[in-house]
Order: sequence, then structure tokens, then C-alpha cells
Amino acid sequence: MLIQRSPNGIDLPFSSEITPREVFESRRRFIQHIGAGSIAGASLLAMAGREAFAQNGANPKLPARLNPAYSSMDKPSAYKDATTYNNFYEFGTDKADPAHNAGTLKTRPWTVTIEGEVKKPMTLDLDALLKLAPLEERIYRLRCVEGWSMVIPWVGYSFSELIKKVEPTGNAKYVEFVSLADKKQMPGVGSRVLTWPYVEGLRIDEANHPLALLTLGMYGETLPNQNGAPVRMVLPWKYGFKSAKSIVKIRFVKEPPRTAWNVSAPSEYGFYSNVNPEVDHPRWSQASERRIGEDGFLARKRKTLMFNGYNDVASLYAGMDLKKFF
Ligand SMILES: Nc1nc2c(c(=O)[nH]1)N[C@H]1C(S)=C(S)[C@@H](COP(=O)(O)O)O[C@H]1N2
Ligand SMILES: [Mo]
Repeated sequence: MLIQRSPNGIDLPFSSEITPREVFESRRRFIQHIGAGSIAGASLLAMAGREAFAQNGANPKLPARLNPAYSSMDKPSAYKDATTYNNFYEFGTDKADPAHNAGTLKTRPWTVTIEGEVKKPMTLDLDALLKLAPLEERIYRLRCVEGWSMVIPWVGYSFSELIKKVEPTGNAKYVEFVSLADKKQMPGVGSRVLTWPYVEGLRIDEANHPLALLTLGMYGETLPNQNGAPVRMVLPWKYGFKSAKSIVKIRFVKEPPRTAWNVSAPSEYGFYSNVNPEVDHPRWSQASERRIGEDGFLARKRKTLMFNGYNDVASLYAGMDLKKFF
């Protein structure tokens, strides 16, 4: 069983076997426990913040059953915020650019090629990806290295499902994720902020961690283009830039991939980039964060949590000096 520590410091034990009714009961007990037994508080948590979905509807539906074992108790961000405040440099560097410019991205037909150190290299189209494993809804916190965070109900399945399918060889020590880089569809490709294509990477055991989500949707719908349609990674314990968008290639490799951000500024963006309040970015502190949607004069900053609160991943880094391997 995975135990996720809530931001209040209360352990929330959920097992994937328990029924939705037990989940509801468990959430209700949790609410009573924290003394927020008001109807508003109860419905907020029990409904997993359904009001955050208010403005979806622009994309085809992609419903999935909530996996409470892997879901944050934080209130999901508004759909409007999650789809208009984005980082997707292929469409411009301003937070509003992706929503304005990503309409030109053609997401069907789409294929993802999986190659390298695997016994079964394959090219999967979107329908094959959608059918590869049962879709789950997972409410994850996403913490950007810039010092802001959101809470997003993603739809997808553990990347480990795909790993099983392609059967990595013993030489597969790392996984490289390559985003589409097509100047015709992506006006930001060619700009000198980054090297293209956008590349990210994980150690194979990180990629195998069940929290690593191959993501095809959010807020009950297929991904909006600006959020990395049609398929992206979401790695909730790492800074947002590790979660590559609009993936066309996945390579299983022997050596650590040369990731786009690490190439552009190695002293600022390490390979691991685990959320870590104790390791400052060279130009700013990482100790706290601004939750998008809570902005404003009186908004309090939130303390950033080690591994973004996902302590279940800690064993992946046992014995490593996380100040050195930032
Ligand atoms: N291909 C690609 N993937 C990317 C980025 C990018 O510029 N290009 N930006 C990253 C950064 S910095 C963040 S914070 C997240 C943002 O995801 P969101 O816009 O869906 O919240 O995407 C990441 N994935
Ligand atoms: Mo980011």
C-alpha cells in the first residue's frame, strides 16, 4: 500500500482494492479528523473538487475512474488556469502563448515510436496507446521550477505498463522522451532558448515507479494542445519541466539522455530535478511556492515539500546526496 503524506502531515492510507464507498467514508473520516466537517468542506473533498471542471468541454471526453491511492487531497486548480497558464516553449515563452498558438498542432494521426534497448520495439498510434492499459484519473500536484504550482486531475496510466510491453534489455538504464519539433506546426521551434527537439529523461527505475504517468487526458477530456496533446509524461515528484509534452519518441538507452534544459543551463537544471525545498535554484529559493488560483494580495505562499510531498519515491534515491544530484 502506498501512503501519501498530505500537506497537513496526516498520512492518508488508501489501497487500490477498496471500493468507492470506502474511499468516500475514508475521506469523510479524514474531513472529520481535520475538523473541517462542514458541508462545504465535505463535498469539496468527497467530490474531488468537481467544480474545477467547470469550463472544460472543448475536447472529446476521456472519462476514467479516480485512483485515490495516487491522488492528492488538494483542491484541483480551475480548468481555466490549467489551460491558459502554461509552459510549452515550442509555442512561445510567455505563459499565455501556448493557449493562443497551439491550435496549429495536429494531434491525429499521431504515433509514438519506442526503440533502443528493448526486445520489442514498436510504433503505437493513439488508439493503441489509449487501449494499452485501463485509464485512471489521478489528481497530482505539479510544481514548476519557477516557483508556482497547480493541482491537476490527469487521465492516463502508469508508464510501467508500457515498459512491460516493450521488454527492455538488461542494457536499458535510462529512458529518453522526445517531443515533436515541427516548425510548421510549432512557431517557437527554432528559437534559441532551447535545443530542439525538447528532450527529457529518467533513470529506468524512476520510469518504472507507479506514480510516473503516461498521460492522455485531463479534467475528464483528452489533453488540450497547450497541455501537451495527445500524449505526455507527468512526474509529480519532479519539477514540471521533466514532464515532456507531445511525445513522438521514447528511447531506452544505456547512458543518461542529454536533456534540453540541462544542455541549455547545466548549473541550473540537473538530470534529477526532484522537487527539493533544500536545494535552491542558483537564482532563486525553492523553499516555497505560489499556488495558481490563490494569487492576490493576501495569498499566502505554500511551503514546498520534499519530492513535492510524494514521499513514496524516496527509496529511489536512498544513499544519494540530493544536493549533488539535483
Ligand atoms: N515539449 C515540452 N514539454 C514541456 C515544456 C516545454 O516547453 N516543451 N515545458 C515544461 C514545463 S517547464 C512545465 S512547468 C510543464 C507545464 O505543463 P502544463 O502547461 O500542462 O501545466 O510542461 C513541461 N513540458
Ligand atoms: Mo516549469
